[in-house]
Order: sequence, then C-alpha cells, then structure tokens
Amino acid sequence: MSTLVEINFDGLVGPSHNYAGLSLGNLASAKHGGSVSYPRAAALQGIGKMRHNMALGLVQGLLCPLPRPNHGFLGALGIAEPADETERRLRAAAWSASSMWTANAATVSPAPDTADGRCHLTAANLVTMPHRSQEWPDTVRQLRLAFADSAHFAVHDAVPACFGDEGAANHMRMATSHAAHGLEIFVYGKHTKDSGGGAFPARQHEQASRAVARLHGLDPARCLFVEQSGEAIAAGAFHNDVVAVANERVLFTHELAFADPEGTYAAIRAALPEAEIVIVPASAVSLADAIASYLFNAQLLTLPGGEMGLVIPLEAWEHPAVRAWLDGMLASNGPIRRVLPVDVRQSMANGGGPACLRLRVVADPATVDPRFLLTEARADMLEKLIAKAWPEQIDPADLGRDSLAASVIAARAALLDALDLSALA
Ligand code: SUG
Repeated sequence: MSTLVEINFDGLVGPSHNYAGLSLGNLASAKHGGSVSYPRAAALQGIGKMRHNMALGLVQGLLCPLPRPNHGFLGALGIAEPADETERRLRAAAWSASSMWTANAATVSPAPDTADGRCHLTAANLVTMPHRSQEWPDTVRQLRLAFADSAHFAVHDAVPACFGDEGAANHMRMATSHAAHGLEIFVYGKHTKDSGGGAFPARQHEQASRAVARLHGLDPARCLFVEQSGEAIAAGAFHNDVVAVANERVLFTHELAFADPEGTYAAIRAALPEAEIVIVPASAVSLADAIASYLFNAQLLTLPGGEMGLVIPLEAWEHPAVRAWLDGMLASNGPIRRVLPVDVRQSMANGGGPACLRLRVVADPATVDPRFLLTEARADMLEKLIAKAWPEQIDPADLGRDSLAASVIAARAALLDALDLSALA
C-alpha cells in the first residue's frame, strides 16, 4: 500500500520581514514599499495557517528562515555603508525575509514521476530579483537536511544562472491521485513585446524548466511546457501561481493565464483524460481583480474525506466579484467543494498568498527528517518563541541598524536551537 501523501512545507516568516518594495512586477510589493511591517504578527499568521491546515487532517511541514541580514551578499557587492538609493535598496535586499515564500524554494517531482523512483527537488536560482538570488545556496542546504534520505530523495543545486528559475510557483502537477504517475506542467514567460509583455520581467525561462525536467528524469511524454500569457505578466502575475493552481485531476485557472489557453487545455486533456478544468472567465473576475485578491494563489487541497478544498486569502473572500464567483461555484456541482479563507495579510502585502507560503512535496512522511514536520505541541512552542523573540515592527528606515540586526540574528538562532537545527546556523 502506498504511503505517499502531499506534505505542504510552509516557510516560517523570518524576523526581518519588511516592506522594501523590491519586486518589480509584484504590485503588492510596490504598493507597500516603505510601509511599517509587523514580523511577529506575520509569523504568527503563518503558524495560524499551518495549524488551520493541520486541523483539516493534513500533514504539515515547515522550513526555517534564512540568515539575514546577509553580510556575505553585501560584502560581495562591496557595500559597507550605503552611499546612495541604489545601495540602500541592495542593503534592503540583504535583509529580505523573502525565503518565507517556499513555493519559490524548489521545483519538486514526486517519486511516481521520475526515472529512478525517487522524489527530486531542484533549488530555484531566483536570479531575476537580486533580493531573491541570494536564497538558493542556503535553501539547498536546508533541503539536503530535510530530505537527506537518499533512498527516497535527490536534491539538486539550482540550474545555471543564465536561465531564471522560480521553482514550484511556475510548475503544476496533475494526476489521478498524488501517488499516481503525474503530468508535470511547466509554465514559462517570454520577454517579447509580441506576447503582450515587456513592462515587467518574465521570471521563469523555458530553458530552466526544461533543465529541471531533465535533471528529475521525467518522461517527456508526461511533461508539458506552456507559455504564460504576456497579458497576465503585464497585469502583475509575476508567477503563474497568481493565476492558476492544480491539484490531482483539477486545474483551477483564470481564462487569461496562458498564452494559448485552448491549446493548453487540449494538451492536458490528451495527457490526462480525467482532468477537470475549472475556468474563471474575465467577465466574472477580471485579471486585475484576480491579482489584487489572489483568488488563485490558493492551496487546492485534497481533504482526508476525498473532497477538495480551496484555502484562499481573506482578501479574496472579502472581494465582492470574487465572492460572487465563489458562491456560484460552491452552489454548483463542481469539483471544489469547500472554500477556506485564512488570514495571511502581512505576507499578502508583499505579494505572497497561501500558495506562495508553501512547497508541496508528495512523499511518505516517515522518510522526511522529523525536525521539519509540525505538530500541535511544536506549533505551541513556536508561537511562544515568536511572541518573545520576533521584532514587533520594522520601519524600512531601520534596516541597517545594528541593534535591529542583533535582535533578528538572535531570534533566528533561538528558533534553530528550539528546533534542534543549529546545523543551519
Ligand atoms: O518574489 N515578494 C515575493 C513574493 C513571492 C510570491 N510567491 C509566489 N507567487 N509563489 C516575490 O516577489 C517582496 C519583497 C519586498 O518588496 O520587500 C517579495 O519578494
């Protein structure tokens, strides 16, 4: 009997969580740049979401924040004390808590899809955004601890930096069940004006996706490489998971997510005849409303009873057009039977919804290092630690202050100590 289940590894929000407006093309990040952030509240909201999903009967994992401020990054840029606005932005990059969005940590191909029958993970190089480009070496160290069991996992370094890779945020997997051989769908963007894009960067390069598929030993007949619509990128869908999400046989998508929607749906149906595609038309929810509310940045989960639930941000639930569409969907006989709103407002203000905050890994939980799995008791312990050690608030003008750096470093050290993960220090 298969023991493979989907485990969601949420990124714990780091103590340096701040709003520096670093992500071009991410409208929420730009809008909140310069605002005061609340790291303690942000981290507690994250734990709240993890608890919410555990209470549904699901296995919950967690990944730790990376070391910040990253003095190595600033040193490599020759910055000691910033002299101008550009250098101040680079300093803010060294403080970013962006590793909380673990959907960008890696791309994951579960064991049933790969040639050697192991679950493969490739760390994402995240090269398009300077503040995210520093993540992967520390991320890969952490993945190699969490998934150290080489009989079941293979963890790869990031693909070369000439090809931008944003990890699972541009990757969807469809299958009749998590444990079945899946169809892996890689979504990439193009920079060209012809595809409607250009104002904002297309962060995922096709050749990065193809490299990941090769590294993971995927069957080319069970892979699709699909172009994201330039219109979606231009509207602020800097990752595909802002406009589409898949789970098992269901794809939930905005009608303007892909450059060739009909061709994409036909290719999915040809590869997976059981596929059900739930399309939200722009006439019901405009691209702008979808992106502002993060309706699609949802966790589409198979609940223990077998039905599917959609964990959405409160912002989507409170949005009139989105709510009207969701009410209609629930009243219909569609495959998504429950809508479950959660409060992750602090992360949302930087463009990270429920789906950004988690990395999905289909695996037997017994093969994962237990230090990366959450229990109620550990959640209690983490809440106490965060309440004590995480800064209550950060004004971006405070980035660079020695006293703030000391408290951020001490908070992470206390966390690693409590989780017996000081090896990551
Ligand atoms: O890469 N925001 C992240 C949000 C990532 C969301 N992830 C997914 N869609 N999977 C990003 O743009 C904001 C940082 C700042 O402005 O300080 C930031 O990095």
